[in-house]
This record gives sequence, structure tokens and C-alpha cells, in this order.
Amino acid sequence: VDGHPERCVLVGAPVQSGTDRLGCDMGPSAYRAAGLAGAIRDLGIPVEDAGTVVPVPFASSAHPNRAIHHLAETAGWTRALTAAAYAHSAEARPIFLGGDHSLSAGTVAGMGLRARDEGRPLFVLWLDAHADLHTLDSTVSGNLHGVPLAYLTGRPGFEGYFPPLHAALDPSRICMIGLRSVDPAERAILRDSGTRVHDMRDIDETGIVAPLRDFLRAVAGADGLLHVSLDVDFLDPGIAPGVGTTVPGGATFREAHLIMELLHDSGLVRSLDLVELNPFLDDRGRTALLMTDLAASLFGRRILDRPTRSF
Ligand code: 6HN
Ligand code: MN
Ligand code: MN
Ligand code: MN
Repeated sequence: VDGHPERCVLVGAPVQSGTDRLGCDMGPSAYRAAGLAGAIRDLGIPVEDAGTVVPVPFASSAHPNRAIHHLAETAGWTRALTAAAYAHSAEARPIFLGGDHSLSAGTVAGMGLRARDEGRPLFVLWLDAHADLHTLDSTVSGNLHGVPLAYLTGRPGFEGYFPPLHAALDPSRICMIGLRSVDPAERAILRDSGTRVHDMRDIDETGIVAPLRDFLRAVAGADGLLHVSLDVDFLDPGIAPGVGTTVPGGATFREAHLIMELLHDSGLVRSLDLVELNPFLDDRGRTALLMTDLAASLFGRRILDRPTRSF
């Protein structure tokens, strides 16, 4: 891929402190059992498995929002994954095997450090039913998988609770596709944020190709480094039941693969989160296998050869 290392590295991030259900800690094992490393190697790409990240405790203060749970643990994961993402992206393209979506607070922060070193802007594609834009003050569920984008974009209220952020992600460099469950506080933040937001109604009306191409052109035009965060609940629960936060009306099998195929053709993707898989809720591994196939599409598996790279 132009301007990016070819090699991939798998990084296990068995985070489950960001949800109130157990099971996401089995995610990395499920991806390994589903054959993710082999699927990417079959494309001619060298793959190394770096094993599992270990969280470093973070001394968070107690937060006045009593709904919040596992704050110090999640902040600890954030610190450890920031360091892991930065280190593993030096000479490879990392694939982070989640783990719940709170892990992106760390992986995206670490990729931000990588982008800074390369003198390039970081862009993020967020494929999710949810906006994950709550602050520690606005979250009602207290589930910290609902807050990573507020932390990463430098919204107030994380100081003393999460590791300090070296540089905030510019909201206009985020593209969200797949939204269909947005809480009032998140809707208010999105209103004037400059974030490219494509809810499922947009996808129904215009399809998935045009908005993605616009975003990819912006990334390419800025010589950006692109991080993709793929939440299982982006997909319709009918094809991806192995997740705790199913929302009806999600992306279809072909919409999801088409996004991955266009991402591959763009040559812009530097890092990938696979998040929210809960193998305890899965049906004979089908969600783990679908996510694995989607990752393979992103790294170049295709139906037929195509003459030119286009996006
Ligand atoms: N995810 N907005 C809801 C909450 O509890 O704050 C759902 C969050 C879902 C988190 O999609 O990773
Ligand atoms: Mn999410
Ligand atoms: Mn979600
Ligand atoms: Mn909420």
C-alpha cells in the first residue's frame, strides 16, 4: 500500500471494562480461532501476532457521575493501548482485536502519535450504530464504550480521569457511517461539529459509495493517515448477532464488504479496530467469521481482479 508498511500485526485487546456485560474479553481468541492471521497471509501479506496487551493501572479520581463503572480499569487500558498502537504502527499496519469500543480511546490516541511523527493528519472512519460521543458527565448508562470519541476529540471533563491526550483529533477528520442509535447529548455535540455523519437513512437514500468516496478523497487530498474503527453493531444483527448492543436496521453483508473493498482500493488504511464482538452471544462463530472476512476484504481479498485501483 502506497506510503504504508505492507506487513500486518495483530494486537489482542481483550477489553470489557467499557460495557456492563461480560464476554468481550474472548474477542481476540475468537478472531484467532476464526483464522484471521491466515486469511490475511493468504493475500500475500506477512502477518505477525504480537499477542495480548496488558493494561497499566491508571489512578483515576472517583467521578461524580455515579453511573460510571470500571473507570480506572478503562483508563488503564487507554494508556496501555496508546503505547501499543504507537509502537506497533512503526513498521506494520496494526489490527486491534477487541474488546469493547472503549479500546479505541487508546488505539486512536496512539495512531495520533504516529501521525504526528510522520507529519500527517490522522483521519478516522467510525463504522457503528452509535456515535460513542458521550462525555463522562453526559453518559447515562455509565458504559465507557460510549465515550471514546468525546475523549479523542478533546471534549472537556476527562482531565484527571483518563490519561492526558497529546493532541485532540479534529472532528472534521472523522466520518461516521451506520448511525441509528444516537442519544440526545451526542446529537447536540454532532450538530455543529463538522464531523461527516451518515446515518442509516442517508445510506438508504444515497447508498454507501458516494459518502465514503468523498471522505477518502479528503483523506488522500490531505495526505492523511486513515484509521478504521469497525464496531460489530454497524452490521445488521441478522448477520452479526455476536454483540451486546444490537440495533435493527444495520448494514447488509454487501454494504459492509463494499466499504472494505473501497477502503482497500484507496490504499489509505493504516490501522484497524475490530470491536464489540462478544463470542458468548455469537451463533457458532458466525459473527467472528464475518468480521474476519470483512478484514480480509479490507486487506485485498476480492471477487475478481480489477484493472486499476479506484475510489
Ligand atoms: N458502542 N449510547 C449508548 C450508551 O450506553 O452510551 C450506547 C453505547 C454503545 C457503545 O457502540 O461501542
Ligand atoms: Mn461503538
Ligand atoms: Mn455500537
Ligand atoms: Mn447513552
